[in-house]
Amino acid sequence: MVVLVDVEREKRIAAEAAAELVEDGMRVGLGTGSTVAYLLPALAGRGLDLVCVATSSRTEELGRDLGLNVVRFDSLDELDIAIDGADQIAPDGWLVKGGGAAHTREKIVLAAADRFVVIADSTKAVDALSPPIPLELMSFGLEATLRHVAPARRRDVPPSPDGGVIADYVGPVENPADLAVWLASVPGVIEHGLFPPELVAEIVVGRGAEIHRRSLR
Ligand code: A5P
Repeated sequence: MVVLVDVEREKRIAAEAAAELVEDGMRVGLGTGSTVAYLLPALAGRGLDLVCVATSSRTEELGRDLGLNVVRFDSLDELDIAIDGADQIAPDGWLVKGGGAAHTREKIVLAAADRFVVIADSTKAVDALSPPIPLELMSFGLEATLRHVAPARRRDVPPSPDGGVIADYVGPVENPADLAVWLASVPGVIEHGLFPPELVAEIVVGRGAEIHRRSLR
């Protein structure tokens, strides 16, 4: 039997549910991607007094166009909440992010937040994480770094706003914690797209017409 998933509806209802978690006066981290594209109008529509930081210029522009107060992330040292999508969500809360190449800024913003809420459609929930794992690499010594993190391939996208080269590790992902430690140890790797459960406060997934929520702390 073929089950058709209305992915757009699932993204929208997850994003709208997360927008309700934001309270007046909060400092909010805004993620990047097609699920966050539903969050921004839902948040703007609430008319709250917020200070927001964006994880990409796409989110910054969209947020400002919708009337959100988006400031540079150099004037705040912590955030109350951050809301972002994910490419893969494992049962134990490990995430893969960076399909949109924004994982370095996302990790910085999410790590600064008191509470990181993941929003996703049901296709993002997986039994186990699998490649590709996004990477941001220094352009200096790029070929040597790619060789070190092999098997890896450079992605055909522009550099990050911080000048990093976007690539993907395509080898096995047996233990995400071990892989994360190894990737972070390679000289030339600026950041990888494995996000540990310790960073995550809540996962909100749209499944059909329902919202499934899971608190990790
Ligand atoms: C951006 O680099 C990513 O981490 C996104 O947050 C992730 O790819 C989810 O994107 P979608 O909401 O478009 O699936």
